[in-house]
This record gives sequence, C-alpha cells and structure tokens, in this order.
Amino acid sequence: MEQKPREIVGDFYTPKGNIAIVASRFNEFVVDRLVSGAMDALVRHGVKAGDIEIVRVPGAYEIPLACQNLAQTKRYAGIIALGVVIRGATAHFEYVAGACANGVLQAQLATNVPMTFGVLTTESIEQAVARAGSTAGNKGSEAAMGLIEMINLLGKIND
Ligand code: INI
Repeated sequence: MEQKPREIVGDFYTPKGNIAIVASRFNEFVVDRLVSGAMDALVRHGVKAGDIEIVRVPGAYEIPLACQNLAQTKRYAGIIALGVVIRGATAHFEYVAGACANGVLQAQLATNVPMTFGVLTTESIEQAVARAGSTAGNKGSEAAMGLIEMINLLGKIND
C-alpha cells in the first residue's frame, strides 16, 4: 500500500493561554488600526478579550525588548508585534526597521515563545494606511492569524 508522509500543520482553533500585543506609539493612528485588526481576528477565533493584553512602547526600536520580557514571564502563549516604520520619516529607517525585525526574531528564538511580525515598513504614510485596514488588507489581522497558527503548530510538534 502506498504510504503518505505525515503532515504537521497548525490550525485556527482557539489557542489556549494569554496573548500579548506589543504596539508602538510612533505613528499611533495607523498602529491603532493594526491593533484593531489583530484584536478582531483573535476574538473572532474564540480568544477572550480578557485573555489579551496590549503593551505600548515608544517606537518600533523598543518592541523587541518588551516582547522578550513578556515572553520570559511565561504568562503568554504568543506575542504579536505591531508598529509602523516609514522610510520618508527618518534617515535611520534601516536601523529602526532592521533592529525591530531582528530583535523580534531573536526574542522568539531565545524564549521559544512564538511571536509574529506585524510591523509595517513602508515608503510613505499612504502605503502604511493601505496596509492597515484599507486597500491592502490589515497586517495586524494577518499577524494575529499567523500567531494562532504557530501556537497550534508548536502545540502539535511538542505534543
Ligand atoms: N519609530 C517607529 O516606530 N516608526 C518610525 O517611523 C520611526 N522614525 O521614523 O524614526 C521611529 N523612530 C523611533 C524609534 O523607534 C525609537 O523609539 C527611538 O529611536 C528611541 O529609541
């Protein structure tokens, strides 16, 4: 009889445990739309609003350290990083955006707590608005969906 490989895939059932959203205050009016998108996706997948904590940091550069400290408390099943970095707004775009992306990656690898990256890195504020719930979807809800999938995938891998 032909054998098939066993496939391990994360699903979108309600994940167990608390979820933290780390959101930067820089470009807050756009970040808030990402937060709304993430909350909406989590709640519509059965996560109770009371099991979600929103943690505010000054800018995207500060996101990784907050993620790492939250993960170290072991109180969270997963963490969503949300922010907006706009190239035109700063000469050190690469440093802020790169440090944020690298830092979140390092924090999740160091703590083994899944983290997803909903930090927009765009050329303009218009592009950011488009990706925060208008013409180009909502990267906050995408980050929330990615987190649910990763929490459930890691649950299956470690079962
Ligand atoms: N932080 C952002 O989140 N987005 C930006 O576009 C941005 N710009 O343009 O500079 C930004 N800078 C602040 C940075 O994240 C830190 O908060 C600051 O450098 C203090 O460490």
